[in-house]
Amino acid sequence: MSQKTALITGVTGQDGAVLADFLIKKGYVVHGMRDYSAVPDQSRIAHLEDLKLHYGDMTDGGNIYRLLETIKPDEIYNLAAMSHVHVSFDVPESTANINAMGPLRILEAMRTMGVQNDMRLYQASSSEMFGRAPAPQNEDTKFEPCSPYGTAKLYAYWSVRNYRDAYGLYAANGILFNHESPLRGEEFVTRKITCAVCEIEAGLRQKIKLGNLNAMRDWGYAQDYMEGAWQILQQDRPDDYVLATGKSYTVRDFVERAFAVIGKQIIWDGEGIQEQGRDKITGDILVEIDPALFRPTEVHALIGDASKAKRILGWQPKISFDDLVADMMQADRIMKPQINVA
Ligand code: F7E
Repeated sequence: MSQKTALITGVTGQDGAVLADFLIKKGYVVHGMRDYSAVPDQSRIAHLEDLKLHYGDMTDGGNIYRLLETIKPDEIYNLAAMSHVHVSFDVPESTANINAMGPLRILEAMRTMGVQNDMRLYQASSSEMFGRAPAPQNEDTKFEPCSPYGTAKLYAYWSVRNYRDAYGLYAANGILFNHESPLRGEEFVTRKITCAVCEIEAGLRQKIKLGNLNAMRDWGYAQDYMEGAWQILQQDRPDDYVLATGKSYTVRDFVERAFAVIGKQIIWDGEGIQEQGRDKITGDILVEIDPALFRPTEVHALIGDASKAKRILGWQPKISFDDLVADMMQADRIMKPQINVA
């Protein structure tokens, strides 16, 4: 079989870097789209010498068309997004432009080029689309998004389905629940916690400030999920799949597990925004609540049911929650003291 070509949008992010690495190892020619930034961050992909980089912008339809026309990828993975849910409340219009209109621009380019099965699109849909729908959530659950991020992702989800039905495009949604790794951005809660705990251990800071400790998330491991994204595009027919672990933990659980790795047990006292997490032995305050970190509307509980992916793709996550915390902590225990010394 001839060598396949893939285009990954959002290649500089956690998922882009993980997927690029995975596809290169599978023998793909991998192209990555990065956006222009005055202060570029290519740290996650610096080691991928065979990755072919292109400037691109999800708000520029001509740019997207030209990239598809020149690269002619067999598979497109649309991972580019304004991915921070809280920030999307501050920049709802640009979130919609990137997360909703961006995928539409890809679909329009595919439609204009008249591609069918020979150019396949994976759209990074999100469990945020479920919003406040009762858990567990699967492909048949009614969507109730409650953030500009979630509503924009839902527009893209339906566009994928509509273009699939209307024009016969090969376009598929992966509805991925939260997935983390040591490459996760520090603005997301898991990495924020592991970085802070390692800095506390190294004596570089005293405490961490967090928002809603009671939010429940179904946290998996990014490598497992990007393998699932690839599997979704290998099916004969395009379809939509939930990828999740089926287990949910609170932010509070994550905090306790991360501190346990450095030998600290957290005792909680106080309520609401007065709540504090203290070191059981020394009584030092290690966790405080910052009301500014609460979202105007919050997704309270996400628990995914990935039985369709298991049945049809044979996909199931390999890394448990405890292993995820341990892996992220292990990486940051090495990285954090070094970065702060440099
Ligand atoms: O928040 C709570 C926060 O920002 C998780 C993105 O990849 O997954 C991610 O979205 C929970 C929320 O991820 C802090 O309120 C408490 O309940 O890590 P997060 P997210 O919003 O679930 C989905 C699937 C995506 O598609 C998104 O692109 O943690 N939380 N305190 C906090 N969250 C943050 N960021 N910072 C805090 O200090």
